[in-house]
Amino acid sequence: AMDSSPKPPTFDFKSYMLEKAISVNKALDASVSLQEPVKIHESMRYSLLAGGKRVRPILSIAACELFGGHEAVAMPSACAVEMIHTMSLMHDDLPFMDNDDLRRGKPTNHKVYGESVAVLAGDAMLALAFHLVATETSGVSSSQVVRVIVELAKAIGAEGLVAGQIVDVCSEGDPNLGLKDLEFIHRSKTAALLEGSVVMGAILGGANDEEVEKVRKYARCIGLLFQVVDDILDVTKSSKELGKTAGKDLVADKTTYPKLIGIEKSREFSDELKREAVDQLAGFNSDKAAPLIAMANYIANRDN
Ligand code: GRG
Repeated sequence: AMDSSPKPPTFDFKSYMLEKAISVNKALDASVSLQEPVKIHESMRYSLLAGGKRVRPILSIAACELFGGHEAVAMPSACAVEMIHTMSLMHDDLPFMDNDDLRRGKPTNHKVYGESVAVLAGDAMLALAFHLVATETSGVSSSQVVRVIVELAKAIGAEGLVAGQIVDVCSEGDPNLGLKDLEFIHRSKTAALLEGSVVMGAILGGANDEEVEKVRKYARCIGLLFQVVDDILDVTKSSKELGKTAGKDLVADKTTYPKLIGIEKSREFSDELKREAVDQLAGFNSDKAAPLIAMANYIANRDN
């Protein structure tokens, strides 16, 4: 079903993703070694190297390259955003949060190492992310590095990721959760880090303020798009599986876009978000913008 989308014939997105994921994985592997205390480093490596699509680090690299920066310049930041993403999932999976036993097809961190280790390994990864950006970024000015650190902090704190998570946690099961609330949760929980990832890459690539704001808008659109598509897939997947499994009942009371505005309006909204995302890239060199455009199409058209 994914192949029906129009793609630029000269750009092979699958190979691009694969190639970039390999270099990100190599850098992540090198960023945490199995030193003393072994337990915490083992736990960090377990979740960090457990797979995952590496969407955020690849976005950082693609945004850096859009402005002529090299992959290596963005790599510490790319690793940092994946570390933050990973630690947020580790904490989210804990019994007093989402209570998940599986993540990326493997037992969750706390299932393997225990809750205390999972909390601490997440904390350590949060600190390591900033350490990495500050100490390993090379080839740009220190003021660029500081701006990158500011972006990262903003994306994950109580105005970003944590804001989304707290509102989500506190509104669980609330039947009055409206569209505005749902959008706030998604913009904060998901879009903020995607935005940070893209903007950090752009700053490192040498983007000026106007260019940064363009890709910021692009990222905010694909961030929300990611969640709207997720909500749509929730419906289409569970209706496909109807009769085969009753497992989807578990999320029956979750507020989603289709529940609030219907499936048709949700599809229209996701089309609109994709168009708005791609529009932001209109003024850039089309070869250099191809990965970011393909990423928007991928997020819009993914089928699981
Ligand atoms: C950041 C300090 C700090 C604390 C974390 C627990 C928490 C606060 C936030 C949870 C945020 C959360 C669970 C967001 C959902 C993000 C999301 C869209 C996950 C799915 O991302 P994919 O599809 O997953 O990119 P993979 O496995 O491919 O990486």
